[in-house]
Amino acid sequence: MRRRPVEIEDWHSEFVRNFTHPEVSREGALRRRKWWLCVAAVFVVLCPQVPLSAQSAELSCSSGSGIAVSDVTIAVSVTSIGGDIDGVSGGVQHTPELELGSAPVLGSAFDPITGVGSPDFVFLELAATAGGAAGFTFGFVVDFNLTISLPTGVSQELTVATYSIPAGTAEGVYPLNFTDALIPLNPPTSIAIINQVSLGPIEVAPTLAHGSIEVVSSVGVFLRGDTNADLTVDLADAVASLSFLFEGGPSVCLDAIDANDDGILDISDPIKVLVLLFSLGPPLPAPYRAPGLDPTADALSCL
Ligand SMILES: [Ca+2]
Ligand SMILES: [Ca+2]
Ligand SMILES: [Ca+2]
Repeated sequence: MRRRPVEIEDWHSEFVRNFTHPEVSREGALRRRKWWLCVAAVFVVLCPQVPLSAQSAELSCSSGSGIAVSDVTIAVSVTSIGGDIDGVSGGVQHTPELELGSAPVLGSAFDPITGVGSPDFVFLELAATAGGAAGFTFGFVVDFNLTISLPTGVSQELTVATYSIPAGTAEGVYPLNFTDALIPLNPPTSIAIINQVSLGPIEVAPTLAHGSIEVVSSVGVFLRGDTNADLTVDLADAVASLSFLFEGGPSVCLDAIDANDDGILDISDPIKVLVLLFSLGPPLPAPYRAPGLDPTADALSCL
Protein backbone atom coordinates (compact mmCIF):
# COMPACT_ATOMS: atom_id res chain seq x y z
CA MET A 1 0.00 0.00 0.00
CA ARG A 2 1.24 3.44 -0.84
CA ARG A 3 2.40 5.31 2.25
CA ARG A 4 0.85 8.64 2.98
CA PRO A 5 3.11 11.68 3.21
CA VAL A 6 4.34 12.34 6.70
CA GLU A 7 2.50 15.64 6.97
CA ILE A 8 -0.83 14.09 6.16
CA GLU A 9 -0.20 11.24 8.53
CA ASP A 10 0.65 13.65 11.33
CA TRP A 11 -2.44 15.71 10.62
CA HIS A 12 -4.55 12.56 10.61
CA SER A 13 -3.09 11.32 13.89
CA GLU A 14 -3.68 14.67 15.52
CA PHE A 15 -7.27 14.73 14.30
CA VAL A 16 -7.96 11.23 15.61
CA ARG A 17 -6.36 12.01 18.94
CA ASN A 18 -8.45 15.11 19.43
CA PHE A 19 -11.84 13.89 18.26
CA THR A 20 -11.94 10.19 19.00
CA HIS A 21 -10.16 10.27 22.35
CA PRO A 22 -11.01 13.66 23.73
CA GLU A 23 -9.12 14.64 26.80
CA VAL A 24 -10.92 16.12 29.71
CA SER A 25 -8.14 18.51 30.62
CA ARG A 26 -8.21 22.27 29.83
CA GLU A 27 -5.33 21.69 27.41
CA GLY A 28 -7.39 19.09 25.56
CA ALA A 29 -10.37 21.40 25.36
CA LEU A 30 -8.24 24.20 23.93
CA ARG A 31 -6.71 21.80 21.42
CA ARG A 32 -10.14 20.62 20.27
CA ARG A 33 -11.30 24.21 19.95
CA LYS A 34 -8.27 24.96 17.77
CA TRP A 35 -9.08 22.00 15.56
CA TRP A 36 -12.69 22.97 15.19
CA LEU A 37 -11.63 26.45 14.07
CA CYS A 38 -9.27 24.89 11.51
CA VAL A 39 -11.98 22.59 10.19
CA ALA A 40 -14.43 25.51 9.97
CA ALA A 41 -11.88 27.59 8.07
CA VAL A 42 -11.29 24.78 5.57
CA PHE A 43 -15.07 24.39 5.12
CA VAL A 44 -15.55 28.08 4.44
CA VAL A 45 -12.74 28.11 1.88
CA LEU A 46 -13.58 24.90 0.07
CA CYS A 47 -17.23 23.98 0.46
CA PRO A 48 -19.64 26.80 -0.37
CA GLN A 49 -18.84 27.87 -3.92
CA VAL A 50 -20.40 31.22 -3.01
CA PRO A 51 -20.59 32.57 0.55
CA LEU A 52 -24.08 32.89 1.99
CA SER A 53 -23.75 36.65 2.02
CA ALA A 54 -23.48 36.58 -1.80
CA GLN A 55 -26.81 34.85 -2.27
CA SER A 56 -29.26 37.29 -3.76
CA ALA A 57 -32.11 37.56 -6.22
CA GLU A 58 -33.81 40.13 -8.40
CA LEU A 59 -37.44 40.31 -9.46
CA SER A 60 -37.91 42.30 -12.64
CA CYS A 61 -40.97 43.48 -14.53
CA SER A 62 -40.56 44.23 -18.23
CA SER A 63 -41.90 47.35 -19.91
CA GLY A 64 -43.97 47.82 -23.03
CA SER A 65 -45.75 50.42 -25.06
CA GLY A 66 -48.94 50.75 -27.02
CA ILE A 67 -51.63 53.11 -28.22
CA ALA A 68 -54.98 53.66 -26.60
CA VAL A 69 -57.31 50.73 -27.32
CA SER A 70 -54.60 48.12 -27.54
CA ASP A 71 -53.16 45.33 -25.43
CA VAL A 72 -49.65 45.27 -24.01
CA THR A 73 -48.00 42.15 -22.62
CA ILE A 74 -45.32 42.28 -19.94
CA ALA A 75 -43.33 39.58 -18.16
CA VAL A 76 -42.16 39.13 -14.57
CA SER A 77 -38.83 37.35 -14.24
CA VAL A 78 -36.50 36.31 -11.45
CA THR A 79 -32.74 35.96 -11.43
CA SER A 80 -30.73 34.56 -8.53
CA ILE A 81 -27.06 34.56 -7.63
CA GLY A 82 -25.56 31.84 -5.51
CA GLY A 83 -28.46 29.42 -5.32
CA ASP A 84 -31.07 27.67 -7.42
CA ILE A 85 -34.62 28.93 -7.00
CA ASP A 86 -37.21 26.74 -5.29
CA GLY A 87 -39.97 29.26 -4.69
CA VAL A 88 -41.01 32.81 -5.52
CA SER A 89 -43.85 35.10 -4.49
CA GLY A 90 -44.72 38.72 -5.11
CA GLY A 91 -47.14 41.28 -6.46
CA VAL A 92 -47.25 43.93 -9.19
CA GLN A 93 -49.46 46.98 -8.90
CA HIS A 94 -50.71 49.07 -11.84
CA THR A 95 -52.26 52.50 -12.05
CA PRO A 96 -56.02 53.06 -12.56
CA GLU A 97 -55.46 54.05 -16.20
CA LEU A 98 -54.61 50.45 -17.12
CA GLU A 99 -56.85 47.41 -17.08
CA LEU A 100 -55.96 43.81 -16.29
CA GLY A 101 -58.94 41.72 -17.33
CA SER A 102 -57.69 38.30 -16.30
CA ALA A 103 -55.03 36.72 -14.13
CA PRO A 104 -51.54 36.32 -15.64
CA VAL A 105 -50.36 33.01 -17.06
CA LEU A 106 -47.23 30.90 -16.54
CA GLY A 107 -44.04 32.15 -18.16
CA SER A 108 -41.41 30.34 -20.19
CA ALA A 109 -39.51 29.16 -17.09
CA PHE A 110 -42.27 26.60 -16.60
CA ASP A 111 -42.52 25.50 -20.21
CA PRO A 112 -42.66 21.67 -20.30
CA ILE A 113 -40.06 21.51 -23.08
CA THR A 114 -37.74 24.49 -22.69
CA GLY A 115 -38.28 25.06 -18.96
CA VAL A 116 -38.66 22.96 -15.83
CA GLY A 117 -42.32 22.14 -16.46
CA SER A 118 -45.36 23.17 -14.50
CA PRO A 119 -44.57 23.98 -10.86
CA ASP A 120 -46.03 21.84 -8.08
CA PHE A 121 -47.70 24.92 -6.59
CA VAL A 122 -49.03 27.85 -8.63
CA PHE A 123 -50.85 30.93 -7.44
CA LEU A 124 -51.73 33.63 -10.00
CA GLU A 125 -54.53 35.98 -9.01
CA LEU A 126 -55.90 39.44 -9.52
CA ALA A 127 -55.37 41.45 -6.35
CA ALA A 128 -55.90 44.81 -4.72
CA THR A 129 -54.32 46.80 -1.92
CA ALA A 130 -56.26 47.70 1.21
CA GLY A 131 -56.70 51.11 -0.41
CA GLY A 132 -58.16 49.62 -3.57
CA ALA A 133 -55.19 49.91 -5.95
CA ALA A 134 -55.24 47.08 -8.47
CA GLY A 135 -52.63 44.52 -9.47
CA PHE A 136 -51.85 40.84 -9.47
CA THR A 137 -50.06 38.47 -7.14
CA PHE A 138 -48.04 35.38 -7.90
CA GLY A 139 -46.57 32.46 -6.02
CA PHE A 140 -44.72 29.33 -7.11
CA VAL A 141 -43.08 26.31 -5.54
CA VAL A 142 -41.16 24.58 -8.28
CA ASP A 143 -41.01 21.09 -6.77
CA PHE A 144 -42.35 19.85 -3.44
CA ASN A 145 -39.51 17.31 -3.35
CA LEU A 146 -36.92 20.06 -3.93
CA THR A 147 -35.26 17.98 -6.64
CA ILE A 148 -36.09 20.41 -9.45
CA SER A 149 -35.20 24.09 -9.21
CA LEU A 150 -34.94 27.10 -11.48
CA PRO A 151 -31.21 27.42 -12.20
CA THR A 152 -29.23 30.27 -10.75
CA GLY A 153 -27.57 32.98 -12.84
CA VAL A 154 -30.16 32.93 -15.62
CA SER A 155 -33.24 35.13 -15.95
CA GLN A 156 -36.34 32.99 -15.46
CA GLU A 157 -39.65 34.23 -16.89
CA LEU A 158 -42.21 33.44 -14.21
CA THR A 159 -45.43 34.90 -15.52
CA VAL A 160 -46.89 36.96 -18.36
CA ALA A 161 -49.64 39.53 -17.94
CA THR A 162 -51.63 41.32 -20.63
CA TYR A 163 -52.88 44.83 -19.91
CA SER A 164 -55.50 46.72 -21.89
CA ILE A 165 -55.11 50.40 -22.60
CA PRO A 166 -58.63 51.84 -22.67
CA ALA A 167 -59.80 54.35 -25.27
CA GLY A 168 -58.98 57.91 -24.34
CA THR A 169 -55.96 57.07 -22.18
CA ALA A 170 -53.58 60.01 -22.21
CA GLU A 171 -50.08 59.58 -23.55
CA GLY A 172 -47.54 58.96 -20.81
CA VAL A 173 -45.65 56.35 -18.81
CA TYR A 174 -47.68 54.32 -16.34
CA PRO A 175 -45.66 52.40 -13.71
CA LEU A 176 -45.93 48.71 -12.92
CA ASN A 177 -44.42 48.52 -9.44
CA PHE A 178 -43.69 45.56 -7.21
CA THR A 179 -45.33 45.94 -3.85
CA ASP A 180 -45.82 43.96 -0.66
CA ALA A 181 -49.31 45.39 -0.18
CA LEU A 182 -51.44 43.41 -2.64
CA ILE A 183 -54.12 41.10 -1.27
CA PRO A 184 -55.47 38.37 -3.59
CA LEU A 185 -59.12 38.74 -4.51
CA ASN A 186 -59.68 34.99 -4.75
CA PRO A 187 -59.89 33.40 -2.30
CA PRO A 188 -60.91 36.35 -0.09
CA THR A 189 -58.20 36.96 2.49
CA SER A 190 -56.59 39.79 4.39
CA ILE A 191 -53.04 38.56 3.92
CA ALA A 192 -50.84 40.53 1.56
CA ILE A 193 -48.38 38.66 -0.64
CA ILE A 194 -44.80 39.82 -0.21
CA ASN A 195 -41.95 39.74 -2.70
CA GLN A 196 -39.72 36.88 -1.69
CA VAL A 197 -37.43 34.28 -3.26
CA SER A 198 -36.46 30.90 -1.76
CA LEU A 199 -32.99 29.66 -2.54
CA GLY A 200 -33.15 26.25 -0.92
CA PRO A 201 -33.88 26.87 2.78
CA ILE A 202 -32.81 30.51 2.54
CA GLU A 203 -35.39 33.24 2.06
CA VAL A 204 -34.12 36.25 0.15
CA ALA A 205 -35.72 39.68 -0.10
CA PRO A 206 -35.10 40.37 -3.80
CA THR A 207 -34.06 43.63 -5.33
CA LEU A 208 -36.96 44.96 -7.39
CA ALA A 209 -36.70 46.24 -10.95
CA HIS A 210 -40.06 47.84 -11.68
CA GLY A 211 -41.64 48.04 -15.12
CA SER A 212 -43.97 50.39 -16.95
CA ILE A 213 -46.31 50.74 -19.87
CA GLU A 214 -45.94 53.76 -22.11
CA VAL A 215 -49.04 54.95 -23.90
CA VAL A 216 -47.90 56.49 -27.15
CA SER A 217 -49.61 58.72 -29.68
CA SER A 218 -52.09 56.97 -31.91
CA VAL A 219 -51.86 59.56 -34.68
CA GLY A 220 -51.22 57.72 -37.94
CA VAL A 221 -51.35 54.29 -36.23
CA PHE A 222 -53.69 51.74 -37.78
CA LEU A 223 -54.20 48.05 -38.51
CA ARG A 224 -54.21 47.14 -42.22
CA GLY A 225 -57.68 46.08 -43.36
CA ASP A 226 -59.32 47.20 -40.10
CA THR A 227 -61.72 49.65 -41.71
CA ASN A 228 -63.98 50.01 -38.67
CA ALA A 229 -60.97 50.46 -36.34
CA ASP A 230 -61.85 47.85 -33.72
CA LEU A 231 -58.37 46.23 -33.91
CA THR A 232 -59.73 43.09 -35.57
CA VAL A 233 -59.86 42.28 -39.27
CA ASP A 234 -63.04 40.44 -40.13
CA LEU A 235 -66.06 40.42 -42.43
CA ALA A 236 -67.36 43.67 -40.94
CA ASP A 237 -64.26 45.44 -42.32
CA ALA A 238 -64.84 44.19 -45.87
CA VAL A 239 -68.45 45.37 -45.63
CA ALA A 240 -67.34 48.75 -44.20
CA SER A 241 -64.86 49.15 -47.08
CA LEU A 242 -67.58 48.40 -49.67
CA SER A 243 -69.81 50.91 -47.93
CA PHE A 244 -67.08 53.56 -48.09
CA LEU A 245 -66.36 52.88 -51.78
CA PHE A 246 -69.91 52.65 -53.10
CA GLU A 247 -72.25 54.22 -50.55
CA GLY A 248 -70.23 57.09 -49.14
CA GLY A 249 -69.87 55.32 -45.82
CA PRO A 250 -67.60 56.70 -43.06
CA SER A 251 -63.89 56.09 -42.81
CA VAL A 252 -61.59 56.44 -39.82
CA CYS A 253 -58.34 55.74 -41.64
CA LEU A 254 -57.86 55.55 -45.42
CA ASP A 255 -54.65 53.60 -44.98
CA ALA A 256 -56.59 50.88 -43.16
CA ILE A 257 -59.01 50.56 -46.09
CA ASP A 258 -56.04 50.20 -48.47
CA ALA A 259 -55.75 46.49 -47.72
CA ASN A 260 -53.23 45.78 -50.50
CA ASP A 261 -51.16 48.91 -49.74
CA ASP A 262 -51.00 50.13 -53.33
CA GLY A 263 -52.00 53.66 -52.37
CA ILE A 264 -55.32 53.38 -54.25
CA LEU A 265 -58.74 52.68 -52.78
CA ASP A 266 -60.80 50.41 -55.00
CA ILE A 267 -62.71 47.11 -55.07
CA SER A 268 -59.47 45.14 -54.88
CA ASP A 269 -59.08 46.21 -51.24
CA PRO A 270 -62.22 44.57 -49.76
CA ILE A 271 -61.60 41.60 -52.07
CA LYS A 272 -58.11 41.29 -50.56
CA VAL A 273 -59.70 41.11 -47.11
CA LEU A 274 -62.31 38.55 -48.24
CA VAL A 275 -59.63 36.36 -49.79
CA LEU A 276 -57.71 36.52 -46.54
CA LEU A 277 -60.74 35.60 -44.46
CA PHE A 278 -62.28 32.86 -46.60
CA SER A 279 -59.50 31.49 -48.75
CA LEU A 280 -56.67 31.63 -46.24
CA GLY A 281 -54.86 34.10 -48.45
CA PRO A 282 -51.54 35.64 -47.48
CA PRO A 283 -51.37 38.11 -44.60
CA LEU A 284 -52.07 41.73 -45.41
CA PRO A 285 -49.11 44.09 -45.75
CA ALA A 286 -47.83 45.69 -42.57
CA PRO A 287 -49.07 46.89 -40.21
CA TYR A 288 -51.23 43.81 -39.92
CA ARG A 289 -50.07 41.66 -37.00
CA ALA A 290 -50.18 44.70 -34.72
CA PRO A 291 -51.14 48.36 -35.14
CA GLY A 292 -48.44 50.61 -36.52
CA LEU A 293 -47.53 53.30 -39.01
CA ASP A 294 -47.75 52.94 -42.80
CA PRO A 295 -44.31 51.78 -43.98
CA THR A 296 -44.95 52.85 -47.62
CA ALA A 297 -45.53 56.51 -48.50
CA ASP A 298 -48.75 57.39 -50.33
CA ALA A 299 -51.33 60.13 -50.52
CA LEU A 300 -53.74 58.42 -48.14
CA SER A 301 -54.27 59.83 -44.68
CA CYS A 302 -54.91 58.30 -41.31
CA LEU A 303 -55.92 60.40 -38.35
CA1 LIG B 1 -62.22 45.69 -37.80
CA1 LIG C 1 -55.55 49.54 -52.42
CA1 LIG D 1 -49.01 52.79 -48.01
